[in-house]
Amino acid sequence: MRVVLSDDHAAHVPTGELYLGELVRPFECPERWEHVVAALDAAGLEDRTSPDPLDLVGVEAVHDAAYVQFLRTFWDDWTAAGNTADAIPTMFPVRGLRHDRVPDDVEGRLGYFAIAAETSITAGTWRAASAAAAIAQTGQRLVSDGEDVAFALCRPPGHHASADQFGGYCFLNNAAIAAHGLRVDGADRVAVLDVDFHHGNGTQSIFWERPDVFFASLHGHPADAFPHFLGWEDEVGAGDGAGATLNLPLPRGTGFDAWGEALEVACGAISRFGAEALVVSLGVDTFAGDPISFFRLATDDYLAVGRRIAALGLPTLYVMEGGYAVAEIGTNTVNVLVGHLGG
Ligand code: Q9C
Ligand code: ZN
Repeated sequence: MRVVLSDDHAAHVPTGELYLGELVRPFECPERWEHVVAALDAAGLEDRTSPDPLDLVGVEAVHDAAYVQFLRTFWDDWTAAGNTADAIPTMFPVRGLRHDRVPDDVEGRLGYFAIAAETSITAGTWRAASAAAAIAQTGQRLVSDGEDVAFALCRPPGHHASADQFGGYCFLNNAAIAAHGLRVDGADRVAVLDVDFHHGNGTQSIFWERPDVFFASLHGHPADAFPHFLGWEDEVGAGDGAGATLNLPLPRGTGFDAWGEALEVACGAISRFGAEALVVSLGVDTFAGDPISFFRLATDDYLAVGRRIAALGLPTLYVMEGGYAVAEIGTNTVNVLVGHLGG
């Protein structure tokens, strides 16, 4: 299996994460990437590829140009204003406030383009986030050019990033960029299967009105879990995209029996949709030992996940999302890939 990855992920190292009233060591940390690489090594998945340069046109097909510009230039503006600490948004255009005006002030702009305050922008955020998007694009082109399956080892993750907002540790929506790239490079219908513990609000919103990209997500019920304000089962898409979104929210304590049934429902819908290619938003924060999530999947279950996804028989790009049980993220992630390959 081709694996696309880059050391540039290590440029994004936030100092702290605002969590339950404290600034804690960020759950989304560089060691996650290192454990995945070690598990790839251990499994003999050693066919490594560096990303091609970022294709900005492909990025701006799913993100607003003004948002991309914000991500690219924000750190310089932030430091030019005299700030030295990581940038944490604290004020958002929520109910009753306007979102048709982008503030000039650096702190106002930070909040305008954010959904949540747990995610910091740092000196190296653009370098890492743009490398992650390039990794997804490179993996996508491998699949479009005929690979059966590839793995884009993206960090930071992407599925909470919408067309114009960051948060949930995400800046550019790597999976959405790849899905759109698969369309451009020849697949008439593409599916995104989001198996991260959290709802992929960004991906859903990007494809909400599109009939050509099906979005299916299994996740902690938004009544109980981040991102809290999207991911109910009555969200099915709109306009031309009505029926091309499928949400399968699941309760606290969900184990592999119930989770696997939901996966079966999602896979059936993807087959009926007639997808010609697949992007998997692969988060392993469904693991029983995950520190911020509440499903109960076991390490061996991930082999079965990969086998079921492979049975769709689609050219498939796996894109790394979440997973915060750092010691186990490697084995859990690689088990999906090994299962896909028939292991
Ligand atoms: N009490 C991804 O997995 N905070 N993002 C959760 C839980 C944010 C997760 C707080 C979690 C974001 C890509
Ligand atoms: Zn997650």
